[in-house]
Parts: sequence; C-alpha cells; structure tokens
Amino acid sequence: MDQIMSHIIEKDPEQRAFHQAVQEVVATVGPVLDRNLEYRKQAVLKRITEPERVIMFRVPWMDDEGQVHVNRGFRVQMNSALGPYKGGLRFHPSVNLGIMKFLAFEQVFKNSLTTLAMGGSKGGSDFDPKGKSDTEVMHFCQSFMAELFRHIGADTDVPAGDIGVGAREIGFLFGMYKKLKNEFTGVLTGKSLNWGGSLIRPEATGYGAVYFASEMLATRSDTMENKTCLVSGSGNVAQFTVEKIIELGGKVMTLSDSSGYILDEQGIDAGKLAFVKHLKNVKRGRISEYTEQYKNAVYTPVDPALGHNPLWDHKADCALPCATQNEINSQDAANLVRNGVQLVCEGANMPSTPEAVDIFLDCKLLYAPGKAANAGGVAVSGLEMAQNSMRLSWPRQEVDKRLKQIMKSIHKTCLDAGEDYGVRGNYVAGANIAGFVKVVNAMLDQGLV
Ligand code: NDP
Ligand code: 2IT
Repeated sequence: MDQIMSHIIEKDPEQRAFHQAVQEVVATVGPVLDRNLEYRKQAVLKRITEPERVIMFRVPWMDDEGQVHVNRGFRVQMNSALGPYKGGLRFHPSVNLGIMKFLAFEQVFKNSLTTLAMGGSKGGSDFDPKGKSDTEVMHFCQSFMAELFRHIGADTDVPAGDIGVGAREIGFLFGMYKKLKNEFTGVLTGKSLNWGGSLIRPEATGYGAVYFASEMLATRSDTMENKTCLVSGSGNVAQFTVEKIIELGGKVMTLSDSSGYILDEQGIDAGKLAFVKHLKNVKRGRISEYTEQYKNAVYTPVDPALGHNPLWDHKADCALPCATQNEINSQDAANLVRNGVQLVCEGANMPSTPEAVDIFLDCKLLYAPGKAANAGGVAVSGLEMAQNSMRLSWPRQEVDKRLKQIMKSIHKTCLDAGEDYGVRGNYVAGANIAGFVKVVNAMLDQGLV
C-alpha cells in the first residue's frame, strides 16, 4: 500500500487533492486485499488509480469586448467497469488535472454505491463563469463542447453539472452537442424539464444528503425534527439541502459563498430560501446581500488566510458542508465537536481534510463522507438516463421515491460492509469497501483491459 502511494505521489507530485482521495481509499481497503489474494495478484489498486483516459484541450473564446481568451478543458474518464463514464463538469478558476482526477476517482466509488450501471468520470475547466455575461458563458460552452463532443455520448460518457455548471450551462452545452452530432440523445443530465430533464434532478443531491442524514439519525432512534444545522455553500446542493431540512422540521442557521457566510439565528425559512434561490440563480449575487433583506442576520467575510472558517464555530446539532473540497480542517472539526455537533453529512465532495475526518471518527460522530451522502445527484442523473432511453418521464413522486430508496440502500450498504470488516458505523470504510469490491470484481470479470 505504501508503495502504491509513493508511486502515485512520485509520478504526479503536484496532484495533492488526488493523493488525498486515493490515500483515504488505500487506508481503508487493506483488509479487503488481505482477504482476497487474487486482488493483489491482479494489481487492482494500481489499475483503479490510473485513469482509463485523460483528455485535456484548449478552449478559446471571445468576450463581449472582442478580446480573445484561452482556457483549459478536461475530461478524466476514470473507470468504465460498471457502465458508461458518468460525472459532472466543474467550471471554476481552481480547476486543474489533480482536482479533476480526485473528483473522477471519488465518482467511481459513488456511482458504484448507487447500484445503477455507471462508470466514473469528471471534467471541467479553469473558466470562471462569475461576472461573465450570458453570451460570454454561451460562447465558452460552445467552444468547450466543440472539442468534448467527440469523446462523449449517451453510451460512452454522460456529463452533468457541478460547481459553476447549472441549468444554463447544460443548456448551452447540449445545444452545441446536438448541432455537431445531429442527434437528440441523453448525452448530458441535468437538462431542463421540457427537453429531456428529470423531475427532482435539481433537488437530488441536497435532498439525498438529508435522506442519508435521516438514515444515520435513525440508527440512534433520532430524526431531523428540531435539529439546528450549519450549512455551507449557497449553490445547487446547499439550496436543496436547506429545503429538505426545513421540510423535515429542522432549522438551518448558516449559508455561505467563497467571500463569507451569513448567520441567521432565527432560521432560514421557506420564504428566506426562496429569496436565496432568486439571489443566487437569477441575480447571480453574493450571499452578503441576504442581510440587506433580513436585518436580523449577520454577515461575516471570511479571509482564506485566516486558516479556519468561523461558520463552523457555532452551536448546532448537525453540520452539512455543501460548498467545496477541504472546507473543514482540523481546527474547524475541533470547533464542531466542542460545540456539540452530533452529525456531519457531506453534500460537497471531500469537504473535510483527512485530519478533520480523523477527529469525526475518533469522536464517534455520525459522519457521512460525500461519496456516500451526496450520491443522490448522480443517482437521479442515472434515472434521467433511464427515462431518456425509454423516451418517457416519471412523475415527481416516482423519482423522489426512487431517490429515497437509493439513499436508504447506500446507507445500509455502508453499514453492512463496515460490519463485514468489523468497523460497523464507520461510513468512510463502509463506503470505500463496498464501492471498491463491486468495481474491482467487474474489472476482474472483464480481463486485463
Ligand atoms: P454551485 O456552483 O451551485 O455552488 C457552489 C457553492 O460553493 C457556491 O456557494 C460557491 O460560492 C461555493 N464555493 C465554490 N468554491 C468555493 C471555494 N473555493 N471556497 C468557498 N466556497 C466555494 O455548485 P454545487 O452546489 O453544485 O456544488 C457544491 C459541492 O457539491 C461541490 O463540492 C460539488 O462537487 C458537490 N456536488 C454537486 C453535485 C451536483 O449535483 N451539483 C452532486 C454531488 C456533489 P461562490 O459563488 O463564491 O463561488
Ligand atoms: O459530484 C457529483 O456527483 C456530481 N457533480 C453529479 C454528477 C452527475 O453525473 O450527475
């Protein structure tokens, strides 16, 4: 195991987020390899950590003033043992190959846990949609798809949204794909409802995370009712996490963006959430504007140089990070524990640093890693693909019922895998082991390819 890690680090020393994601898996699947010597003989760890294909390309585009810009585009097709590659696209200035590989790697395990037939991939660009006009975003998306289209397809690789890629971007990307291929297929998920999208897909990641949190609480005969919650982010995942918590009788007190966070001790109710949705999705404004509307709330700017995020330093029962990777470090984790938080459920991908995860596990909190807790998004993407294949669409209740069942089943799968290996209740080990075994068995069935 140590050899694998040092090999990966030596090969791509700058890809730190990828090392972090791999290290977590390597640290938990040791007992699985010990039990199955064939896995070692077949070098499954070496194979599963090397992407099947990496595509990196130039994305030139022109802004509204006629100035030419060049961004870098990526698609990391990590593993197709279980089905066509599947995973989101992220547009954010921080995007680089290491981040794409970490996200694609996590996606393989997450997709495996959903029980649907999907391999794992991730893509995106260092393009920043913030402050760009709709026309500029459209030109960028068209240029991005002018290269990506030849590498994807409904049975090959099906992208979706992630940070910076929502309904607007998926529309522009789909339009260009359709024009280039002269095909109307289910090649992207997260499409708008009236041209092939699925009901509940926008809600799915956030709702799914709260369904997972409810399942964890149920193991302690508890529910979300009257729980006070800290939520970070204010985009797609955060918004629908808050919506479901409110519906289940909980109280959310915080939301954030990359500039700072708001604290509303009276709770963010349905009316205030509607304001946030309009602010973020239509006006594309900043979360600080919340306090202009709701005077009781307090806005705190957060300087990344501070070294910790004061959002995580308030008394609450639950924490649901829904912004980005490594947004909870050891100091934040210690603050959460000191403030009495009983449950941490990750809507974002890898939001807790390894040191923070160790603190949660040591304190025996109910702690759900993103690859299990936020799998509802890609699960409903899988359901969107199924509906597209049938040229049918299921009603809202049907999709929501399936989402709930899938989250329940992922929760049970994590517990059972943990039980098998003597670590019941450790959802990190449970998710990694269950995800890993399914993918690796499929890889072995399919030979050395
Ligand atoms: P959005 O773009 O809709 O929202 C992202 C939110 O996170 C914004 O509030 C953004 O603030 C904040 N944010 C982004 N980068 C940073 C940063 N570096 N520091 C602090 N805040 C940041 O994205 P989503 O809601 O879709 O994604 C949120 C998380 O959930 C990501 O980790 C994503 O990978 C994960 N996820 C998303 C799924 C989906 O279906 N969309 C599915 C599963 C996981 P600002 O506006 O200032 O950038
Ligand atoms: O991280 C993720 O699971 C996503 N961004 C959603 C991927 C998808 O294909 O719906």
